[in-house]
Order: sequence, then C-alpha cells, then structure tokens
Amino acid sequence: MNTAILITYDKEDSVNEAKGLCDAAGYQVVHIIKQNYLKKPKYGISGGVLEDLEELAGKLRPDVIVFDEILKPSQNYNLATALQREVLDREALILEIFESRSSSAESKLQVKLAQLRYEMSRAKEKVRLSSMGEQPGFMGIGQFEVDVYYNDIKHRMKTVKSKLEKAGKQRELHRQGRKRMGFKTISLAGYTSSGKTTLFNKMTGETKTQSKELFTTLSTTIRRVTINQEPFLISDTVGFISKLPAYMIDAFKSTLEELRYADIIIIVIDINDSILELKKKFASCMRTLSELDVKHDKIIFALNKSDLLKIEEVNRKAGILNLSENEKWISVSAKTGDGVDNLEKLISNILDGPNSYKPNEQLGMQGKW
Ligand SMILES: Nc1nc2c(ncn2[C@@H]2O[C@H](COP(=O)(O)OP(=O)(O)O)[C@@H](O)[C@H]2O)c(=O)[nH]1
Ligand SMILES: [Mg+2]
Repeated sequence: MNTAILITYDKEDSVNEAKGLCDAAGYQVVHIIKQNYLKKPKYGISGGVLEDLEELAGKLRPDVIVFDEILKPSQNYNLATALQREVLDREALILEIFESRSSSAESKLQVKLAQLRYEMSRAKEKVRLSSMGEQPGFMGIGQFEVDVYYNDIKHRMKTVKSKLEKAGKQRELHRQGRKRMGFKTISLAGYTSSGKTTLFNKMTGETKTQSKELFTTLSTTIRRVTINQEPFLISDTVGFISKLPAYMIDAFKSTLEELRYADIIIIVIDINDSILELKKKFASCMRTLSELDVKHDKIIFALNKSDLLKIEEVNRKAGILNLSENEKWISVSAKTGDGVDNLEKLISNILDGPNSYKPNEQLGMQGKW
C-alpha cells in the first residue's frame, strides 16, 4: 500500500474525514500534521512547520503528501520541491478516489471532465509561472504555447462532453448486466468515516472465502454475502464528502449510480456526530438520493457507532432526524457487531415483501437492547 503524510485541520471531524479520504484513495497515513490554518501564501503552512515536515518526509519516506485544502499551483510546486515528494491537494485526492471508483463509461467520462476542470482552474497560474521560468516542464513557453495549452484543455473538455451525451444509453446496458447475474444487490452509502467499510467487512466477514473468489473480478468493493440463506452482492460506495466543490458533483453522483439499481440501500450514519453535523449530513444525503431518483422504501438507515452512546441518546437523535415514523432504521455498531443481525433481519423482511415489515415492531426491538 502507498503511504502518505497527511496535513489537515486541527479538528476531529476534519482529521477523521481526511483519513477516510486517504484510505479510500488507497494511501496508508503514516503521520498526521494538524494545523489551525492551511492557507498561508507560500506553502499553505508556515516555514517552521515545513521544516518539521522536511525532516519527517526524509525519515518516513511517504509516497505522497496529502494537503487537506486547495493549493494553488505555485504552493503545490513550492511544497513538492521542498519535500521532494508528490503533493496532492484535497481536490486532487478526491479526484483520485472518483477515478479509482468509476466503473461505467459514463462515470469515467464525468470524472475525466472534473479532472479537466481542475486543470483548467489552474491553467492560468501555471502558465504565468512558466513564463517566469518557475514551473518545470513548462519552462519559458511563449504566448503561442500558452494558447495551445488552454485550447488543448478546452478541446478535451468538448470531446468528453459530447461523449457524455451518448453515454446515457450505455448506462442502461450496464445496469442490465448486473441484474442478469441474478443477484439482489445491497449498497452501502453515507459520509466518509461513518463506518461503511467497517460494516461492509463485518457483514461479509463470515462469508466463506471460496465463494469470494468467484467475484474477485468484479471489484474489491463488491462481495457476496449470504443473508437468511439467500445470496446477495453487497457494495461499498465512495461515500459522501463534506465541502465537495460544485464542479465535482456530477462526477460524484455518477460514482453513486449503482444506488439506482440496488435492491436495498443502507445509509450509514455516524450517530456519534453532533446534532448539527447529523442534520446537515442527513439533509444533504437525502437531497442527493432524491436527485438520483432512489426510491424511499429501499432505504435502511444504520445508525452506526452506537457503542459510543447510550441507547436513549441514539433514540433521541433518531427522533431529531425524524426517523421515528415510517423510516426503517436500526442502531448498530459495525465495530462490535451489535445490531448487525437485526440489520440483516430487516433486509430479509423488506425483500420478502411489503407486508412483512412493520416499523413499529422494529422500534420495539430497539428498546430491548
Ligand atoms: N466506535 C466505533 N467506531 C467505528 C464503528 N464503525 C467504524 N468505526 C471507526 O470509524 C472510522 C471510519 O470507519 P470506516 O469504516 O473506514 O468508514 P467509511 O469511510 O465510511 O468507510 C474507523 O476508525 C473505524 O474504526 C463503530 O461501530 N464504533
Ligand atoms: Mg470506506
């Protein structure tokens, strides 16, 4: 696994999310530097912090430095030169995640388009730096080359856009392909670091390894799981990301397209979040799901990390999110495994038919733990 030194904000939420993003991009975080401010002009961080970082980078030899803020090309260049390492800013990191998770033709194009927009937003400064001889690989280029560089990005964007218009039909085929394998599918969604992967591993952990082999060709984020003697495919999705820039929203949504044809969607919620965070994330999650045309009756809310709270507190927070009435929700701990069996029962109940599931019965179960 590739390694990273992570520079992020000195706030628990930020640290957890940034670690989650590194994890999703396949980087093992070997050291974290926490700062109150990441927008200093030359390096994003202060000269003193940079000195510490130089020493650390020399010792730990990470593959990349992840900077959990947006960096200008000049800042990225200054940092990368001082540290002799590739530097990924927050947006570049997110784009890497999307790229590794995009599976359909449409999704790949959406991600490509977002990458070109990222490049475009940095083109002006790159060109300016190069004309001052400060950007290697762009050394001393003239106005003609500047225009070529710009026009090249523009041209590539145009090509991607026109391909996207045609890709809508392919999505349909892709979906049918998955259905044809004859498995019902469960998708895990939710914010980064809510516990999707932990729950995914918990739910699939008991699966016999032999049956996994059959599906290794699919992806590492899709596995087979048996619930109540019935086989399912379960998939771990990219996850929602806070402060997602507007130009990435289409790319993000395209990575979630599998939610459209999933039979069950488990929205994993970190119930240990503050009420403010919970409300904000819940609202944004619901907005995205409705934009994706996901049917409400396929959704289960898994209130995760319940091991960190009293059950009364879980219930109270569920009430605040208006989950008490007709919504299907369950309190779980992906870490300890508490409630995972109930989650599986709920899944079977829903798939066995609309009449077999009674929300109030479910709530009754809540109280007993
Ligand atoms: N206490 C507690 N921690 C959990 C639980 N589930 C996940 N975590 C922790 O939360 C962090 C993020 O989990 P992860 O599964 O990577 O989240 P993802 O980004 O949604 O895939 C990790 O440090 C997990 O160990 C849980 O039920 N209880
Ligand atoms: Mg994950």
